[in-house]
Amino acid sequence: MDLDVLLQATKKQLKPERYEHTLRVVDTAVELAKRFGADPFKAEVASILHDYCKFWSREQLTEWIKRCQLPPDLLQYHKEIWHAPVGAEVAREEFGIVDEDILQSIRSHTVGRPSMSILEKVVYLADYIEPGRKFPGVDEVRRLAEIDLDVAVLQAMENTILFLQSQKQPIYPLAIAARDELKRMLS
Ligand code: DGI
Ligand code: FE
Ligand code: FE
Ligand code: FE
Repeated sequence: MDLDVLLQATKKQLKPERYEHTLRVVDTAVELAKRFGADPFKAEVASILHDYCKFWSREQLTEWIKRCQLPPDLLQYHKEIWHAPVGAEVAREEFGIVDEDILQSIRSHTVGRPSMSILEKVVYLADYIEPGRKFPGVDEVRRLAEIDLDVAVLQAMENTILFLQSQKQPIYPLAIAARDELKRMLS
């Protein structure tokens, strides 16, 4: 797999700031992969493509969700969460990626899911802590990410859910399930 081909294709899909975010996610994910024992090359591939569909239209994303038989309940939630599962389908169909762990890491980068692999957690966390992020509480998660992958991912999930609740946004059920499972595992 030629990473330059993936980078150039991704660059064409994204606004410049979003492409810069992607490059920072790549660097952060590679670092986290080395720290926590995931495959750095897979982390790089998943990170390059993770936001590939970020600026697709509601219509185009809906079409892919239906054609690829992705969970239909996605359509009842915020459009912002659709680019992740659709991104995994695009990675498979347009870039021929067959590695399920890479595809799953793209798929779960926004809401997470229960029983995430190390690679999935690495990509999820890299997306949250890349140096351009300024969420409230992100520095605490960056600190945790030096030490413990699971604890850091749990804190990122908690922060995201609490933020969305404060905005009166509905939380996709998989996000709650992911948070609860990790919490149970760590208690
Ligand atoms: O694509 P990015 O901006 O890099 O980050 P992301 O894919 O992690 O998150 C995209 C957006 O999705 C972000 O604004 C938060 C939102 N989001 C995450 N989980 C949920 C959610 N929105 C709703 N409504 N429900 C969720 O469970
Ligand atoms: Fe995203
Ligand atoms: Fe995220
Ligand atoms: Fe992202």
